Amino acid sequence: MPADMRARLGLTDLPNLVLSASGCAGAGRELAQFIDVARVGAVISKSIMAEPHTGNPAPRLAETPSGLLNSVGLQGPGMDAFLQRDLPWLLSRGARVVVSIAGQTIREFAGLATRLSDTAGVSAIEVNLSCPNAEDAGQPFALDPQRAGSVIAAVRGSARYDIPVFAKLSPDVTDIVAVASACVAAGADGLSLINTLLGMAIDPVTMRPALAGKYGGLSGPAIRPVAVRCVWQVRAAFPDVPIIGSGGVRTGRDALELLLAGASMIAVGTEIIHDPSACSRVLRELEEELAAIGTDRAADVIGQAHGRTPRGLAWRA
Ligand code: RRO
Repeated sequence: MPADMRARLGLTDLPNLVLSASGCAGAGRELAQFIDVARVGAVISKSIMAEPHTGNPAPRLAETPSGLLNSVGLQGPGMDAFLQRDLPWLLSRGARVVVSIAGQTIREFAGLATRLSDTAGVSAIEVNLSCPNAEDAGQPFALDPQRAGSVIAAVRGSARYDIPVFAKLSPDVTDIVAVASACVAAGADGLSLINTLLGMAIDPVTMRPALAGKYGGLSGPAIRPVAVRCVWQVRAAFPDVPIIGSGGVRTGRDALELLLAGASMIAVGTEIIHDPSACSRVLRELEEELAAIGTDRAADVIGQAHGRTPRGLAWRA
């Protein structure tokens, strides 16, 4: 019997719980050269803004010993192009699509949610409250519980009732549970944890910042323990809210760790840049990890690190 790796995203059944994270596979076409996008649990698009955006000047990427710094700056074609070109293409390939949206104002976020609600085939909206590189937008919304909650309330109020709204949060806060709490109170159906951490690298030869944008978002293995901690804390506070866990997942064992901390689904990001077939490989490895601990159902391990009670998982009790 194959292992049961299924998950649910609102009304959408996902064949498996390993998703491609926002930002690392564009709008999916980049992945399709290497893998069948229909076999990824769901593709989360790069964050889409209302208008096309050229992003930040180069260099935009800097490697560090165990992570990648990026200062892409929300480059993208804008919502019109996404809806006309990218979304239909993904759907034609049989992919399930989560659309990540980003805006500079609450009104922009609400408008994006409205546009997506007039469109068929959107499995969920991921509200990117946490881009570290949006210079003209000021501080990311996710750094302040009240501002984060206001965006989510506006998106939830504008999105079709059957499209789940996930809030993507930043780890760069003292109390991520406070931000999660504001988002859940504002109507978020789920949380996506975590975006990149703000970092910096300096080139010792030029003696200048390695990124033209000076600072950038750090992703990759370096941030995985931070992701595990954030997922753990939020799961402990919200036993029943779906969480997409991401942050430095490279292997099935890494995915298992995030599931044990309480993630209901996993998103693989930076590893896709090294291995475009990473989602399928992580899924296969996760199945092997589950078999090794004597289960063939991914759902059985979710939140297990919080301990058991006679009724099952402590966080469900
Ligand atoms: O585009 C980016 O620079 C970017 C985004 Br939108 C994000 O959410 N996280 C990140 O590290 N970079």
